[in-house]
Amino acid sequence: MSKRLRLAMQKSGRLSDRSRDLLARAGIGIEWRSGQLHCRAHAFPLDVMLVRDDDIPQYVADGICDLGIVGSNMIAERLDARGQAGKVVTLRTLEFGRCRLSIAVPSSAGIKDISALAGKRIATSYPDSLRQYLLAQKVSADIVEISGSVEVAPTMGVADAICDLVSSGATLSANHLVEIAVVYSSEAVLVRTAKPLDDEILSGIDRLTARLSGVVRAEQAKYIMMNAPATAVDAIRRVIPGLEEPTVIPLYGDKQRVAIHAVAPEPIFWETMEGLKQAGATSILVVPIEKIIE
Ligand code: PRT
Ligand code: ZN
Repeated sequence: MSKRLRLAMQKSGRLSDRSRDLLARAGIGIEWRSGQLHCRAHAFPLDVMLVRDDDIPQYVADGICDLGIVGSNMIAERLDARGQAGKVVTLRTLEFGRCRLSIAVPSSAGIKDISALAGKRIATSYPDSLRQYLLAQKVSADIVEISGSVEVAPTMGVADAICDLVSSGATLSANHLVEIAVVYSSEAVLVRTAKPLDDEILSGIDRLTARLSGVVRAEQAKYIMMNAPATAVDAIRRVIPGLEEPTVIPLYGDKQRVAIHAVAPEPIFWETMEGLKQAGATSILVVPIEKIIE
């Protein structure tokens, strides 16, 4: 392949380490040099552009980059809420950077519902997402656009409420704010431009997407092994979510019991382990999977 894919990623911030790690785990080696905005992958036809996350949606929409790794909140704000939905295509979610865009009010305000925000001021860095949400909810409020530290706006008297990203909720509680509505949930996604691309680039995108999918799925999935009474196989299948076709192997010298091996598509929690034990399983082993390719 002589043509190279162009992928936009966040230069530095909350998504940058995980984005780089994802490429490394997909076997795409890149030498990251500090200060360099353009990096070449070895052994894969890929060039990475390191930019601010705010700029990624437009670069991909305009076809300056074929692909982007960015929070879906940015796609929603920069494209969808500005009437440009459809300019990029989401190829897959990447299972990191999870957060939600929420409306929060000072806990002392006693406001429980967004209808009480009619005529009030809401500070946000996501004016277009908020405008669209308020319109759908038929609430008429003033939007105060702020580029950072939105959570201090009510204390400073700049606004009566805020609309900001929340992950753990610690920033809201530290600022005595309570969430009253979720505008949308977000996570990092792999997107491609909706502009027409030539076949060579398209097949490169398919290869890259398959590799990234393999890494993401392997991260989620676990390989599980256990011994159990042969009569308990069906009960065990019901305990593990998504477990469809386990391998069932006879145990040497024991006609009553079998070994069960399977890939569980979701993480195995302690409750699931206890459920397996109750269903008759013993010697339960859960091991990580490095790569999956279908
Ligand atoms: O310089 P550049 O423009 O590239 O970066 P940035 O400073 O604008 O963005 P950055 O690195 O802060 O966030 C990049 C992306 O990470 C966001 O667009 C989201 O997709 C995702 N993300 C996930 C988050 C959070 N979680 C998050 N908690 N982005 C921001 N926050 C902030 C939030 O704004 C608030 O200030 O964290 C605080 C709340 O966190 P909790 O844990 O206290 O609730
Ligand atoms: Zn940003």
